[in-house]
This record gives sequence, structure tokens and C-alpha cells, in this order.
Amino acid sequence: MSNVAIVGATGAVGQEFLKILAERHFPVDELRLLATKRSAGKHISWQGQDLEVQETTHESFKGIDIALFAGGSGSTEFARSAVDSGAVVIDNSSAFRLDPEVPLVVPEVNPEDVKWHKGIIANPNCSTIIMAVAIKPIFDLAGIRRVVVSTYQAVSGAGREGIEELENQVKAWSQGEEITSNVFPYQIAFNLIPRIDVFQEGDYTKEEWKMVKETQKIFHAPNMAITATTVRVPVFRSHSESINVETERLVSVSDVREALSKAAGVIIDDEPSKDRYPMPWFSSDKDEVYVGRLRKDFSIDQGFNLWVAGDQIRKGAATNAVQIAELLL
Ligand code: 11C
Repeated sequence: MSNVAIVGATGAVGQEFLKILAERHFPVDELRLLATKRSAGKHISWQGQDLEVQETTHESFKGIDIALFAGGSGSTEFARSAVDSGAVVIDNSSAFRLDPEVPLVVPEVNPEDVKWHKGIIANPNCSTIIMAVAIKPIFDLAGIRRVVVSTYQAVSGAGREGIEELENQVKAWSQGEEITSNVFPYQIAFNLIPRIDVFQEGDYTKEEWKMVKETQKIFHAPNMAITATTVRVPVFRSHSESINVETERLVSVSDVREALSKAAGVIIDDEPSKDRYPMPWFSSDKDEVYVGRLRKDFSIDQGFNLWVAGDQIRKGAATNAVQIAELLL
């Protein structure tokens, strides 16, 4: 049994942690819920227990074995204190992901990397995790030379506030009221925004660079060529991705389909004759990554197109982190 802390327990990912720990029967002895001062004192019921949310401080981690950090960059300052107290931190922020001393883990791809942690294990960005699970079987089968990905990312990527902003804008629109935007740079209802996070080098956004650099680190493939365009769409949860993969070796579509059908964490949903393909509506609240629209890319010798959907809060964040915790056990 383990003593587990959740930092950011009242946010969208923190709340999902509570569900997933219970669903997966994670062996929890004490569950400590931590959050900012604003949320301290709230009561949350979990597995028949009434738990009071405490303010996160540097002293919050005494006796904790595993600390699941879902608090974003605001809680990062507490990660080292948790490690100093003897906990292993699984951090969902981008703070440590590219640190060479910190493993960045997707259990279906590089579970062995948890072994060399020094107290912190990073959970990748949601759109990176979803792509990594989908391309791993192709990587193992045929090697990957290049990936071109465009994302269609749900508002849940911006947390509870992102979900509320879409709800409020749809309500305001239906009642003929003025639409205001606080979380996203423009109205997201009935729109899409081809910018997630800040612009960085080469006019790519930080989200796009995360997909490049985190994927190369997870696969230990610094030469895998990856280019990404990340787009926010008015979907509540579950990100979708159009992924074009160029392989190192020549394989057929049926080889790829067979590899995907055997892969952990993947569900193939691909029956064009029955109008079946992955959609966020169907992948929401699920742990698996749904893959469909698999077809050869006829514009190159060794390429495939895929359409992928996966729940951003679950596999893209909380489920992946709990799976990492399970590897530690
Ligand atoms: C989004 N991918 O959809 C982001 C959310 O680095 O963990 C997650 C940000 C991160 O807005």
C-alpha cells in the first residue's frame, strides 16, 4: 500500500486522478488532497471517505510515497520538496520534461525509463502522449523517418476554465448575449484557433515544439523528423490528430493494421464501409487511443495516414500518470 498525494486535486486532471485511482484499484493507504489556498478547506468524497483539501506547502509531503502533480507550473516549486521528503513525483507540467535527469514516460512506449528516475518522472503533454501511443506499433514494425501531425485539441486542454469558457460561450450565443473570451485568445465556440500556448522559435508554438521534442525523447529517437500544427477546436474533451508517418522500411497497410491491432492501449476503429472512424465523442471518458482512417500515403514510397482520437484528461494526463505509478509498484 502507498500513501499518495494529489497536487492540484480540485482541477480537471486532479479530479480525474481520484476517479482513476479508484477504478484501477490503486493500492492507496492514505490519499492526501492538496491544492492552492483558494481551494483549501473544500471537502471531496472518495471511496467512502470524506477528504479535506489542504493548501500545498513545502511540508505537505511527509510520509507520502507517490505525489501526483496536476497543478500546472504553479505547483512545480513543491516538486523538489516532495522528493526531499522521500516521495516519487509524477509531474504533469512541462517543467521537467526535457531535463536529461528526468525520465519522460508513456508506459506503452518506454516503460523501462522509469527505472532511472531520481525522484521525478515527467508525464508528457497530452497531444504528445496520444500520438506516441498511436505511432509506437509503426515505429517497432518499420521504423519512423518523419511525422507530420495536425491536432484538433479539445478545450479541456486549458483545464476546467477552458471547459467552462466553451459552455458559457455556447449559452451566451443561444441566448443572443454578448460572447466574452478570457481563457482563449478568441471566441472558441463555433470557431477554431490555430495557436496553442505561446509562439516560439520559427513561429511554431510551444505546444508544437512539445510534440517534436517530447516525442523524440520518449522514443530515444533524436533524428525522427517531426513537424506539428496544433489547433484548438470547440470540443469539450478528447483531442484528435491527423498523423502522416513516413517509415524507414517498406511495409503494407495490412502489416500496419495488424501491428496496431496487437498494440497495448490502441483500439482500431476503422470501417469506412460502415462509416466508422474515431471521433472525440466516442473516445471521451476512455483510456485507449482510437485509431482509424488508416491508408497508404500515395504521394511517397513508404508512408501512411492515420486519424487518431484520445481523451486528453484521461490517457493524455491522469491515466498515463497513474500507469507510471503502477510501474513504480
Ligand atoms: C492543451 N496540451 O491542450 C495542452 C494542455 O504541457 O501538459 C497540456 C499542457 C501540458 O492546451
